[in-house]
Amino acid sequence: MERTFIMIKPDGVQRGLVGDVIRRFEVKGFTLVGLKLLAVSRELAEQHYDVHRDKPFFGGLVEFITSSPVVAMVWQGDGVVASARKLIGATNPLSAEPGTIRGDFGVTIGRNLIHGSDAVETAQREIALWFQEGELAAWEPAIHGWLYE
Ligand code: DAT
Ligand code: MG
Repeated sequence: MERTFIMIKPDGVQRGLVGDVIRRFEVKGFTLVGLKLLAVSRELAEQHYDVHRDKPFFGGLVEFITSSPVVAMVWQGDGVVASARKLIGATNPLSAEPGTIRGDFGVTIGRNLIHGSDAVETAQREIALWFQEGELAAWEPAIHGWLYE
């Protein structure tokens, strides 16, 4: 089944929003298959944001992500990659709709609380970058039949 990589950034952890964010994915019906809190190395941050290496905000982004611990997660479910992006909302929190995580909790693009993979292939790359295979648990919630026809 489809999986995506979700990271609660340092601002989300510092502001005590870890539980709120996890709750939104749980109640939507997705399954948590990997979870850890970690201090991010500069090397990991640069690899994660490699696609933005030439952007003017790259240096600040790496500084921010390495400034305080993050919560890294893998969530599973049908269509989870695109759905997670909807739950998260637009990159700029001022443009993000109310009801989305960024829309409800954020005000500025450089403190937008959370990362979510932007495509299935990106999710595969990011999951492999952040998690060892043994850190992910393949399990099926007992309520599976009440979530999927
Ligand atoms: P997203 O996180 O919605 O996938 P992105 O991949 O375009 O957005 O950018 C990665 C992160 O970089 C984003 O979450 C916040 C930061 N960022 C993007 N554009 C920025 C900008 N114009 N100024 C400052 N930070 C920016
Ligand atoms: Mg992105």
